[in-house]
Amino acid sequence: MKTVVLCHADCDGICSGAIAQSRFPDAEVFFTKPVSFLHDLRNTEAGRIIIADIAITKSHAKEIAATLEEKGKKSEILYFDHHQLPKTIEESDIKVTKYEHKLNVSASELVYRHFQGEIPRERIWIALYGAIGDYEDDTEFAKSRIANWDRRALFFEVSTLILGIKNREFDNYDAKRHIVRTMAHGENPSDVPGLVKSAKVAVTREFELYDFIKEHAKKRGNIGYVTNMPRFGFRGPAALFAATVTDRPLGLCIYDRERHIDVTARKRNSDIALNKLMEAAAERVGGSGGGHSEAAGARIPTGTLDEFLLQVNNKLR
Ligand SMILES: [Mn+2]
Repeated sequence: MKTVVLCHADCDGICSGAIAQSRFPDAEVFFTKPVSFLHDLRNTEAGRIIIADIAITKSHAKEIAATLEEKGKKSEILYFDHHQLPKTIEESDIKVTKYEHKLNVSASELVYRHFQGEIPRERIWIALYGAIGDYEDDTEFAKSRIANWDRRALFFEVSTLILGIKNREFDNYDAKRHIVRTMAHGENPSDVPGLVKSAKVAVTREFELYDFIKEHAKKRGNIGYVTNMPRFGFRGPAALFAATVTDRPLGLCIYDRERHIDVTARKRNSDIALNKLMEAAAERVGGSGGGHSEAAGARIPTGTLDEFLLQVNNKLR
């Protein structure tokens, strides 16, 4: 039976895909993202479709559910996700063979737990890389499994993966498919030729970024933020550093794009549910927001930044 994997192209998505390919070595892996998921799903024909780490967007929720139900009549569909469902849809609306949906657990952990009896025990490493990559490594499952291994080696590998894919050489789907295949075969990110070196280049840039943010970050109420950095990458660390250098609980990295403003949020204070905060504040200014409680973002209309920052500050109080 032909198997196709549709997964996100970040660390957690890559690891989810690798675990699935470990179970089904002939599976084809394709990367997608929430905005293109509906289109990619419609174009996927396979006896078995595995979807991992792809959020269902509010605007496409009904159509995605209908497409899944239709495809599910002739295909086995396994869907693993850990993103908040939009309010317009419920878990029971997702009619597939298996819909494994849990918040605060990485998609990699969900995929691993589903297949763990059918793949080598050591594939747990991949699940842990995905969990650490998405800041979801404090689940009981992940914590107990990390204790079985040398966590420093795990962190070396996950850092190689997360940082390595930030450079152009590996920030493309073919290179990421190669990483997936390498891990699915039981090798590690550091076994991918050039990936460690790429990670070193990225980590150097990250420290340079810190210096830049130290100089340019501004504060507004409880928010530390930086706007229009010279590079579009590293938005997560940039947002976090903006909070750190201004000593605020919340950090934002803000970019003016052609038709909207792109906001990435990170926090130092763990009480804030960032996805809810971003969604609520963005919707007040006619935008949209979401993500995870630890890492979230928003897209707001051009010209609404001041009002958006005010809304975020109001909700932080
Ligand atoms: Mn994820």
